[in-house]
Amino acid sequence: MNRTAGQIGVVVVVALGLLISAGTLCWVSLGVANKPPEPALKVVEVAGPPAVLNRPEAPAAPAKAEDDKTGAWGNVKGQIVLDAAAAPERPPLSVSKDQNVCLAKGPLLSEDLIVNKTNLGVKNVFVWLMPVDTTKLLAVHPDLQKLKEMTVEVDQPCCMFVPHALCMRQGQVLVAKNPSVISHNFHYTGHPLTNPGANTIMPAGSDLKIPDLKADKYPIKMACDIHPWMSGWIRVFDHPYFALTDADGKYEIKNAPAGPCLIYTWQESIGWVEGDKKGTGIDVPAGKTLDRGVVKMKQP
Ligand SMILES: [Cu+2]
Repeated sequence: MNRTAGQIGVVVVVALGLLISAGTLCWVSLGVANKPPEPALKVVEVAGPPAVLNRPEAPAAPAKAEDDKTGAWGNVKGQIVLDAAAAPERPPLSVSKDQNVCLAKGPLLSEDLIVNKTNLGVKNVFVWLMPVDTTKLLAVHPDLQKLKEMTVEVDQPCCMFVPHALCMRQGQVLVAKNPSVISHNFHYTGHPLTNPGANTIMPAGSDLKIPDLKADKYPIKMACDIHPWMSGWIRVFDHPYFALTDADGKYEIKNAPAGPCLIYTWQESIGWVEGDKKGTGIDVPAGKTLDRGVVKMKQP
C-alpha cells in the first residue's frame, strides 16, 4: 500500500509540474503572459469617486445644459444703424378698403424699414444668440428658465399689426386680437414643416389663440388677405436670448451664458444684417457686458 501511495505521489507531482509548465508556455505563446485581464474594480474607479457616491447628504446638482461649463453669465448689447446719409421716408400704404376705419387715426405708413431721423438707428431688427454647436442648447440662466408670460399678443386696432415685429418663446401662446368693428383675416406662414401656418377669419371683436408655434430659424410672416398692406413678423425661440432693436436701433441681451456663441441679426427688408445664416462668432464675457458698438446695415 505504501509503495503504491508513493508511486501515486510521484505521478501527481510530475503531472502538476507538466501542467504548470504547459500553462506557462500557453500564456507566453498567446502573448498575454505579461498582460493579465483588467480587474473589474478598474471600471468602478472610473465610474465616479466613492467619496461623492457615499455622501447621501450631498445636494443634487442643478440641471445644466452641456455648454454651461462655468455657470457664469454676461450681457451683449449694440446698435444697428442704417448705412445712409439720411433716414429714408416711410412711404404711405395704399389703403384700398375700409378707409373709414383703417384711416381713422391718420395715414398708415410702411413699417418695412423704420429709421431714426436723428441717429439712423434701425427699429425692429431681430437679434438673437445661438450655440456654436447647433446640436446643443444654450444654457439658460435660472431666472430666465421659466416663462414669465404664457401669452404674447398681437393687436389689429386700425388695420396694422401691433406690434409689427415680435419675439416669443416656444411654449407661449400667440393671441391675435381684433378689437376693431371690421373683420380681419389672420394669415400666418412659417417654414412648411415647422410652422406651416393657417388662415383664419377674425370677426370684429374676436380673439384667436395659436398655441403650437415652434422655435425655428425661419421667421413667421403675418398678413391679412382682406387688407393686403397689413404685414408683420414673428420669430420663435427655444431660449430667452433674443431682442428687437428699439427706436434708436439699440438692443441688449442679458444673462447669456459666458463663452463663445453665435449672434444673428435679421431685418425684414434685407434679411441678414451682419454676417449670414451662419451667424457671427462672439465671446460673452463672464460678469460683464460685451458692447458690440455700432453695426451698419446696408440699404435695401
Ligand atoms: Cu385686415
